[in-house]
Amino acid sequence: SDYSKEPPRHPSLQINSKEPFNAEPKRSALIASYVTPSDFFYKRNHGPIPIVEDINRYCVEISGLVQHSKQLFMKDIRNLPKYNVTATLQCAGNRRTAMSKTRTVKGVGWDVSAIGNAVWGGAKLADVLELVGIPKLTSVTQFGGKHVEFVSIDRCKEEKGGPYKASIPLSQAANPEADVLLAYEMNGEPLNRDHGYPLRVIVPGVIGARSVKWLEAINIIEEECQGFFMQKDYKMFPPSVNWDNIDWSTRRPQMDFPVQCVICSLEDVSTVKPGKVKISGYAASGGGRGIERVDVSVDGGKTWMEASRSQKRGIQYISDAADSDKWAWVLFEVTADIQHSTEIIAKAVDSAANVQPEKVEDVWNLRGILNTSWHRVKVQASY
Ligand code: MTE
Ligand code: MO
Repeated sequence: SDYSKEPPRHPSLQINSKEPFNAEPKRSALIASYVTPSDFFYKRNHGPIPIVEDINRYCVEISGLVQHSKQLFMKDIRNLPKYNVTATLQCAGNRRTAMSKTRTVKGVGWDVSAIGNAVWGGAKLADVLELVGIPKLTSVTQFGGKHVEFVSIDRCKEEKGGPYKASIPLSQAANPEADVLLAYEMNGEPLNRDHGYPLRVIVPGVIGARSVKWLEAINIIEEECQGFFMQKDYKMFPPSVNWDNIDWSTRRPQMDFPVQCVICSLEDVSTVKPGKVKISGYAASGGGRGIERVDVSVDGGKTWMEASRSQKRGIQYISDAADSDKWAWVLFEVTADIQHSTEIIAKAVDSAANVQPEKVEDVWNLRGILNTSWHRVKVQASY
């Protein structure tokens, strides 16, 4: 594989793996704004970044279980109604490093910033599918039924040199309310190479692995995609499963991400001056479930206070769910009086009243995915 033509990247990113390039911003940079600038948006790759030289010849082939397959050029995609969807993308491996500290896991290490929130601009997949005769649907069934497979231009070793691919249920793909996009813009600018230029899929509320970058083809298929990242990766196993007894076929590919919440204003161990300390971070949930509450404790979990939440720059309470960006994170903030060294914890509740697991051990799994355990940081009070 050829890593000699990688794009430039911001020097402040923390690099977790160089080839393929995997990097995340510093905690403080991550929550500096509600919309994450593309420079500071985590980059998660499985191979070299492909180059699309001739945008006029670039096209996406739609085939499989359709009456007539169709080639879509960029101009065809731009001709469809354009939507801007603010959506949080989170890698299933976010917070893997912390999980691996309790017991070894396999995978790229990530701190807490394999997540970002962007305004994605593009065509709705439901509109694209209508062009090949697939009617819009209004109910989503998570499993069973046909799938829509996304095949990429990039090549990776997990697919033995073949393309990265993934699929989602047709019922989600063809549902305009699921807001699945073929996006050509990120934060009002053309996608850059790291994030999928010229065209990528965005599946809001679902783990990042299904949002295929550098789209090459769309296949309508009878059942879920049989690719590596659907069948041999990104599945959630119980703590008893290890590399000797694993049977991948017993589990389904992970789709929605669970409720998550992280403190970003403090590192794992920080020194603070006794007195008022501002505690802030992000909270997000999958499936379009908004954040109902963020609880923060500064006494190791004995007592809790509620943080304020915002989806704008300043902090304010979101009073009406109808005003909120349903696929996007919230930033939270609370000020606490800290006089002694202590452990600070944050945990969130989503709109379905789902809560986070208290201990990472309870959700430990051999691939180190979905660490959504209560987020804890230690502070040392010192003048
Ligand atoms: N698409 C392709 N073609 N190749 C990839 O390696 N990585 C996936 C997904 N789409 C990947 C891909 C994973 S695991 C994640 S978390 C997101 O892209 C990351 O998107 P980002 O790099 O834009 O943050
Ligand atoms: Mo990911």
